[in-house]
Amino acid sequence: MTEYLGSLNGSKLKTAIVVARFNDLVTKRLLDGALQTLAQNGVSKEAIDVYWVPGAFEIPRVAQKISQKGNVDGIITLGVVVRGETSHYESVCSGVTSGITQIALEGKVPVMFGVLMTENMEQALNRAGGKAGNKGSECATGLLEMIDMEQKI
Ligand code: INI
Repeated sequence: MTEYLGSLNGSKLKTAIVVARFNDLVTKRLLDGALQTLAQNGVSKEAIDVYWVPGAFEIPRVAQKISQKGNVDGIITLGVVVRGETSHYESVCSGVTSGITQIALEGKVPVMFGVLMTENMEQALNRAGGKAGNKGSECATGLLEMIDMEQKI
């Protein structure tokens, strides 16, 4: 039996983060979590490109273009959709989910899904450095693991 587990060495890696400005009180915290964790695992600041887009719905298009260009090893997507604050919650959620899924499966590099979908702002804040951790940080370790895993396949 051979088992594979991706390791977390980011020292030679270049990454992109696509982050939504909508609900930026929370998305900035997700971004901070991702940046901090990438740095802790050896990714240099110069090797990280951060792309701000208007809202979660715009994330897949920009992530797709970055993936197609092929000059990064992986992409983190970050956004926050709060049910209580939008009448088109379901549309934004399904659009961003199917868009990111498509790029994650068909694109050149791994893509992490860091778009929170919550009932209210409190739940979102809990997942952005509060009592439920930080999804941005989780995406950062997950991305390094996936990049290394793909090199092993
Ligand atoms: N975008 C978000 O990222 N989060 C939201 O909660 C949200 N709400 O509430 O509507 C939201 N809407 C904007 C959407 O992502 C697009 O930017 C907009 O529809 C223009 O395409």
